[in-house]
Amino acid sequence: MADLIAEIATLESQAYEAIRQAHDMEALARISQEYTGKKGALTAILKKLGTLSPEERSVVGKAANAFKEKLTTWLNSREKELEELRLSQLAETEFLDLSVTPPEFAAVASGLSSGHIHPIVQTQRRLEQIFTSMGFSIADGPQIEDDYHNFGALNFTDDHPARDMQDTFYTKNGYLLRTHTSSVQIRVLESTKPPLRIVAPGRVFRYEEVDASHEHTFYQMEGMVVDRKVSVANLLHLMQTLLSEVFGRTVTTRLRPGYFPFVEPGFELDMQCLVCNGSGCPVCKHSGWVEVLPCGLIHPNVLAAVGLDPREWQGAAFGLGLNRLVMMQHGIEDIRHFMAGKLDFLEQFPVIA
Ligand code: FA5
Repeated sequence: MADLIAEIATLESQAYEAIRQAHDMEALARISQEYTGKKGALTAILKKLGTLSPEERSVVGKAANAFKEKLTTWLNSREKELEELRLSQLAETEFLDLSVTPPEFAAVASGLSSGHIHPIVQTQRRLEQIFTSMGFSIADGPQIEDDYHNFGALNFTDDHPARDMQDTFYTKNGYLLRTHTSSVQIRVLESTKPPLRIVAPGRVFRYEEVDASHEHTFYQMEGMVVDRKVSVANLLHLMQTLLSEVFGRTVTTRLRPGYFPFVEPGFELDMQCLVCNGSGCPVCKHSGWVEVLPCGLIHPNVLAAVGLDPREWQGAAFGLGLNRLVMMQHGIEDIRHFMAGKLDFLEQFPVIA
């Protein structure tokens, strides 16, 4: 028995040393086999247990099991060490320094100019800043909409002639490309309890004849305030603030009645054309005025459609035409420039971030 205990002690120190010196997983697997495999040294000792008396068997068995446990612990911890070593070596050798331009790309790199933010997005972000500073949140909605959110809930009955005001692209499976961001009004009112204030910038689509001031794909920014008391005066103040913040000065506007089924009363807020300073050009269709900000008080039917009691809640909304606003800001004479992908046009508005 003493021989076997001594043998186990020797095997332990040999195994410990072999594991410490192992440099890869294969070596560790080999060591494991050498001790615990079918013909392993520890297995051989266990086979001899049968020849011992019960007391001896218990002592040697305990020593053998203790060795087996140590062996497993040492093998696992060396395996972990080797894996960490492998990863740190990999990090050294595979490190990619992105600040270094490979020689074959040097010529290209020196000629590259950086991209920048599209002028519409620049103004959109400025407006978002203005509105968030006034306590508004920014809302979003799908560009592919259903009839209910784009028209029905906005008080366009099925046969309402106002549906023809916005020529619509329909999908084959019964949806449509939203014709205005007013659809987001409904989505927000369905999911958020008033009082609330939101702006919803986004892309809209209409089956339009394209000209200097009309695109088939353009941008709007919807604004909506719902509270217990909202008046036309609140609405007009909001829009005057918006315009003077964007233009940095007072701009000449005019307000006239406008019809939209989802507001009552409804207005058209026009800006004096800044491309021709009101003298007449293709952008303002030679009228001297450009429609940029239709607006009004939310129609009671719309509030009722989303489950709000119109006797308790009031609302105001506007639908800013972003492309046209940007045209006024920069004196751009044709709306088609925005989507033409022409760098010489876009590079005139160099804001990087
Ligand atoms: C609407 O789209 C309404 N949803 C706006 C609204 C919202 C009214 C909330 C009341 C309350 P309208 O069809 O007029 O309205 O379009 C709004 C603005 O989008 C216009 O004033 C104009 O600036 C811009 N716009 C309209 N059609 C085009 C087009 N084809 N190309 C470029 N801009 C356009």
